[in-house]
This record gives sequence, structure tokens and C-alpha cells, in this order.
Amino acid sequence: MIKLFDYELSGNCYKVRLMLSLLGLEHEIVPVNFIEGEHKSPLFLKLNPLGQVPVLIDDDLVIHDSQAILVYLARRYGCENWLPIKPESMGKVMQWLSITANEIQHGLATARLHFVFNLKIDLELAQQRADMILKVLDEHLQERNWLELDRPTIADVACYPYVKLAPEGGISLEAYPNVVAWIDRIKKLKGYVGIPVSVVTIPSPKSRGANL
Ligand SMILES: N[C@@H](CCC(=O)N[C@@H](CS)C(=O)NCC(=O)O)C(=O)O
Repeated sequence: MIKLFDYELSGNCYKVRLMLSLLGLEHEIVPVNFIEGEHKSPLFLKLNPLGQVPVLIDDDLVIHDSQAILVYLARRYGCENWLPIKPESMGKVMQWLSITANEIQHGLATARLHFVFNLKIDLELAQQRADMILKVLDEHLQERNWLELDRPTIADVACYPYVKLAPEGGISLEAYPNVVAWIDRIKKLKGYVGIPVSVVTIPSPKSRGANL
């Protein structure tokens, strides 16, 4: 059975949980004790030398990085629906995977680190970056329901978590009505699952790297 090494409050792990659920795939969640630094233990580093969650195991395959995992799951289990192989379509979807790993991670996800995990980051810069990408997203979604191909793809799944979690980084979505409408559409997808809301700041992980 598919195993996901997971930390409940991580948006990158949530991305994978959401994809597994949208695809209706049975899986086992293996919680990683992030606060105690279990992701830096020798055992875990054998799965992912970067010491980061999520990590997915499917039979003999061990794969890390939430974007890479979405690609794997979509191609392995999702037929053409979530990631088509037509070069033009694939390119269109993949550009959002890069955006989520860069602009969204360094803006929205980083701002959330300050409030939820009490980490020292440049909050102003992160919030500026967050507003920049939200503006781009909002304009892009003005004339479409989904990020690409007129249907939900892994582009939507990849970008959704940290956009949805923006308020936890002190960023209001009020000025971005098309983004809010897109969030509502994603919530209505068959198999949708949510992420627990972090209402309090939790202790910083004992062992931390660049990201959370
Ligand atoms: N590019 C990776 C980033 C993964 C990542 O940063 N995971 C965080 C949790 S959300 C983590 O494990 N951070 C610990 C560290 O960087 O040491 C992905 O998309 O999965």
C-alpha cells in the first residue's frame, strides 16, 4: 500500500494528502515527529537526504518533493485527467508547479512560518512576494475556472494549499475575489479533504532546515 511520511500542518504534505484523496487512493499516513526533529534522523535521511517531508513510498519507489509526488501520482493513477502528456498541455501545467515551488513557497508559505511556527523570517518581504503572486493568480483566474486546460489538474492541487492558508501568514484574500472563488471550486471537488487550521503558534522544530 502507498505510504506517506507526513507532518499534519505542512502545506506540502497536505498537497499530497489532497491528491491521494482526489484520486481515491488507499494509503497509510506515517506521521513524522517534526517538532522533535525526526525528519533529520539517520533513518529518515535514508528516505530523503534533504531531511524534508513529504516522502511517498509506493512498492519499491521512494520519492520526495510534493510537486514530484503529484506528477508521479497523476501519471501513475490519474490517466490523462490530472496531467496530460501532450507537450503543450504538460508544459502549461508544469509552469504552475514551478510557481508553487518558488513564488508561492517564498511568499505565502514563508509568511505562514512566522505566525504558525514562530520562525524568524523577513516577514515584510514574504508578504510582498505573497501579494505579488496573489495578484498574478487573481488576474489569471479572472477568465477561467481552473489554472489550465479548463479542468482541475495538478496545477490547481499544487498551488492550492498555501494560497488557501494565506490568512495564517497574515495575508487577507479579500482583495482577490477570483482566487476566493477558485478556492471554493476546489473545495467542491469529489474527494476533497481539508487541512487542520493552525490557530496557535506551535513551538519551533528542534532541528530545522531552510523550509517548513
Ligand atoms: N520542495 C519540497 C519542500 C519540502 C519542505 O520544505 N518540507 C518542509 C515541511 S513543509 C520540511 O520538511 N522542512 C524541513 C527542512 O527543510 O529541514 C516539497 O515541495 O515537498
